[in-house]
Amino acid sequence: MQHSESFIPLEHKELSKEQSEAATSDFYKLCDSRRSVRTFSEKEVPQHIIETIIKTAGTAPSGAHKQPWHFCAVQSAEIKSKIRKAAEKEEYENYHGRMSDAWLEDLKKFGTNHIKPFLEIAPWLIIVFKEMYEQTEEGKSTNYYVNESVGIATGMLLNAITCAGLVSLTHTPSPMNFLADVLNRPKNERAYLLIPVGYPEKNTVVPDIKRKDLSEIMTLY
Ligand code: IYR
Repeated sequence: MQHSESFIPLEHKELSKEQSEAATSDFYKLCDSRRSVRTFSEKEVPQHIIETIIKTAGTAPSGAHKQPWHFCAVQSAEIKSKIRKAAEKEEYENYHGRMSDAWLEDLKKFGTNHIKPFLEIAPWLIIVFKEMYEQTEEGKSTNYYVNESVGIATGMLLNAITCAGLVSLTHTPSPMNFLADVLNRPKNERAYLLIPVGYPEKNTVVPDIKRKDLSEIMTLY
């Protein structure tokens, strides 16, 4: 293979079958413990933990290694309150006319509505932005597979949050343009997801839902 960039040896530690079995099973159990939580406690989360979580997301693969993501970590009560107000305004419209009857029916079991106190109560809001293109000194440069890359990074972010013993919600206020305005983001960025992060409120309950079995999500050839 011809390489124009310089290459370095891969660092790879091979595990025994037993180690591999144990590690993958532990990781599955950790990921399986993740639940979307809508009731947060006000308990603080140190900034350094949030930084490590975001660094983890930043290890995701991306099209042509463009790393087309940006993560805003919001702790400011003032900004959280602005975000809540704007999100609730959009969500009110969603729940009162913009969402179809079938959609509202599908959401019934989650008990959601347009009121989003978690946007102020959670100690951190991480807002994931995708970079539609790269803005360089010389002008615009193309990013590739932006949705795929940012989706993978966000999945890694969620698992890192779980790994830290914290809970999260993948929140999608829609439309999300207000986030770029409130956070004063550059033109090449579009909001992708809003993720409150913190500890669950005492006595938090979650919907009694089941994950699909392996046989439903995997076909062996
Ligand atoms: N964005 C709204 C509605 C909503 C939509 C889906 I699809 C969900 O899985 C949950 C909620 C809200 O956050 O309430």
